[in-house]
Amino acid sequence: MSFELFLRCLTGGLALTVVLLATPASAEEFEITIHHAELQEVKISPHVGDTISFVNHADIAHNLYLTYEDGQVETLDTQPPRTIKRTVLKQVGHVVVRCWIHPIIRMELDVVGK
Ligand SMILES: [Cu+2]
Repeated sequence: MSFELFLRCLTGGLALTVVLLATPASAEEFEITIHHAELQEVKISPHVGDTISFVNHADIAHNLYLTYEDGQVETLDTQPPRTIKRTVLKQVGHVVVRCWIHPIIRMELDVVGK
């Protein structure tokens, strides 16, 4: 099973693509690609312990960060083009993914328990 999520930026044409990768282990991996694409929203419900990989296919650097429901922020640091940043989801609840450099980039997840 796989699906994609496109989040089109309102001004810049940047977008996030989410691909759920099937993995043999219990934990899943969601690949989120930053590129130019049309908006197509898909609801995903990753679990605590699942991995999200952010793949920068844009030709500019990003600096993504996750804000958990309790306010905890995880910054993934500067991400040059054609690089990947990974994080393991740590808490149940609502998570907002944004970019320090491009505030228009925004993606929301609801993380559920195992
Ligand atoms: Cu950015």
